[in-house]
Amino acid sequence: MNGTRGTLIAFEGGDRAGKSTQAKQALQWIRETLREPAVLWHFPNRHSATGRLLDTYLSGSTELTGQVAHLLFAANRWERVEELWQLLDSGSHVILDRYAYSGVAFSVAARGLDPEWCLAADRGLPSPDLVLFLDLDPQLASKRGNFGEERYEQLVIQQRVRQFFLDRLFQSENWVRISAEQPPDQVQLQCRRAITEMLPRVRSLPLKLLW
Ligand code: FDM
Ligand code: MG
Repeated sequence: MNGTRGTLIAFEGGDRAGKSTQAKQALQWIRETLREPAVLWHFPNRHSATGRLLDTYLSGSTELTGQVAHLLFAANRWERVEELWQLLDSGSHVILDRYAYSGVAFSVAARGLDPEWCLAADRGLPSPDLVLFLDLDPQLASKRGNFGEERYEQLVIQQRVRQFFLDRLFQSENWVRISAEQPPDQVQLQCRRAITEMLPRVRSLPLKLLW
């Protein structure tokens, strides 16, 4: 590695927008075409102690207050923050399949929590260089496979989440909205274009912190 840091790229959006598929393809492209190290992380990480509890919460077998759920989702990120900084410092790109934006959007939309209170729990985490917002009309999302399996996969919640993304979060210059109604290959091309445009612009700059 030549001393340049890796970049932090987050995929965000409602459920069934295709984030996981697109993130995997972007990972492969960065590794194989750009020939740079990269890893892909999914939040919530369901394999840690906090993540196992969140998994039971999302599947509906555990009840948690909105505040407790929110703090667990945030803790699920904080518990990996040292590893995250190390990877970025070592020159690896880190792709995130959901991040703190989902944290605040879902807690506000589904649990009615106060946005400012929610934001505070993630304050100080590394701020992504690029957020790829895969935007899909929840009506269409609800017709895609397996919609409705988990706690927040309900039309009204998804509509509120989308509104929150668009009204409150989609304002900073590092957000790119990509219509997830397009064929997956088109979505991937736009993701790659946004990454290509971002890379030379941010790499000599230090990473910022949320928010
Ligand atoms: N979710 C995800 C939250 O409510 N808060 C968070 O901080 C994160 C990262 O968890 F409904 C919600 C969003 C979604 C659910 O996400 C599970 P995946 O991407 O389907 O695993
Ligand atoms: Mg899901």
